[in-house]
Amino acid sequence: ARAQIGVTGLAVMGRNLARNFARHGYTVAVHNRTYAKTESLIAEAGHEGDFVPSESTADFVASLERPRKVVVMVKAGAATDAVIDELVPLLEEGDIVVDAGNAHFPDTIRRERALREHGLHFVGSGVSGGEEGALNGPSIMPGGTRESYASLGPILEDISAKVDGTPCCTYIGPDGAGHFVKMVHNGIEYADMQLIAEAYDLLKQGLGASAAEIGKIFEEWNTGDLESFLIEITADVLQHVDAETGQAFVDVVLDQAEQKGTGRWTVQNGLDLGVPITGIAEATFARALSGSVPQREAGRAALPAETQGWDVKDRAAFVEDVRLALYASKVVAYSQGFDQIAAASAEFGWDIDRGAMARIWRGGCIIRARFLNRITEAYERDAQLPLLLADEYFTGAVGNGLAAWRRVVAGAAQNGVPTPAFSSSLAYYDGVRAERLPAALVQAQRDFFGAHTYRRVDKPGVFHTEWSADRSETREGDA
Ligand code: 2AM
Repeated sequence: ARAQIGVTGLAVMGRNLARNFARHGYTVAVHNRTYAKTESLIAEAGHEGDFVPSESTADFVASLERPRKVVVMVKAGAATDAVIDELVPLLEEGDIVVDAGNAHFPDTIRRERALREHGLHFVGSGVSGGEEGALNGPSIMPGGTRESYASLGPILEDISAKVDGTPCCTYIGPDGAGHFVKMVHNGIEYADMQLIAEAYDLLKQGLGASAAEIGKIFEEWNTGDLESFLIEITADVLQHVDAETGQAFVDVVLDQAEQKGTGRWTVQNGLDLGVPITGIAEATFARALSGSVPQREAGRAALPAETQGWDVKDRAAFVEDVRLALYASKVVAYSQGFDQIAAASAEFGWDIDRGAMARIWRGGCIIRARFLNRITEAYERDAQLPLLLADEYFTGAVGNGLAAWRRVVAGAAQNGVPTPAFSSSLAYYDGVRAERLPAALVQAQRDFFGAHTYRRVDKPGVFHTEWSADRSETREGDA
């Protein structure tokens, strides 16, 4: 037994993680259900480092130093359970199983509990950055016991992306915490992508600009506060020309966005915890709307759009307005996502450090961005910050863009350009800062038809009004 870490499941993600470990000088045990994939890894990348291939799971496990560290990189769901079930009888107390796939966090909580019964450590780890990240440095979000992180953590930190020398990997929290944080990361990614898409549509409709012209604008934006991987690839995609037709590539792509489900999980969890993650929800629903083909056909036929003829006068000022509105909306979406992490952390007892999350997302992952430094700094100023938007930097940044944000959302509404994420982010901003919300009326309505009771602004207690009788008020608990 001489391998320091093992990887089972050698499709492209597993294969690239294994190569990343090997390139960092680790002896890597490799295994795959179908041996041909193991052989092809050795044939093509064997020279990159020290691999120990095994055909059987038993030999694979036997090739690992103790405590064994086995990274499982197979499809989420039944395949993960099947591989774990095969590993468990072969492992010994103190060994560590790492699920590096995109598991849903309740599955991770269940698996962690089951493996703990066997004296094994189960680490549910989010890994972001796609194939490229897996090979050259992903952002890694491991959840599990602190004890397992003591031996596993340094290896994961070694292969993770680095920003200013700091690894994009840190201990997240117990059981499902790592996969939860990865899920919210993906939810934020949905929101960020939708906001960028809306900004593109605003520039297209407001200026009548071509994809390539808008691509140049994004390129410019990528030199400032908005600098991020997603803005960078947007600039690139928008300037890409379709080889077959000679048209802008984006104009020949069918406008129906798909999803693999992490956005949906994030929204479902937001509803479960009662956290208003409206940016992520609007982004998820916007994809759903784009894919609602019969509804869109009926809508186009019966409700012809009004988006023609938006004639922006001051083009440069409009571009700057959209940029400021995008930044403000983005801050809201991230603020909501970090609220969700805080709520889950409290609910599940995870004690997640939100500043550290922003820090490990600065590199390797899809939402990597300059702006994440600002979030880390905000949580350094106050680790228990109840609202990211209330941090001094963000109050200034959003405040500076507020008038622009309103102009953009108003212009979009007036000209019939759908901007669900921009608009709902602004509504959230105005809601969370309102002195008084019409929720008072909702409470009164609930008491009227369902005797659901209400509290008063002027005295403590829970009250009910006898709406259908003499309209006298009783205090709950008073006989
Ligand atoms: P395969 O090459 O034998 O298909 C991604 O699908 C990876 O997960 C592949 O390496 C695949 O192995 C592996 N995989 C999928 N389902 C599996 C299962 N039930 N048991 C073991 N490995 C599985």
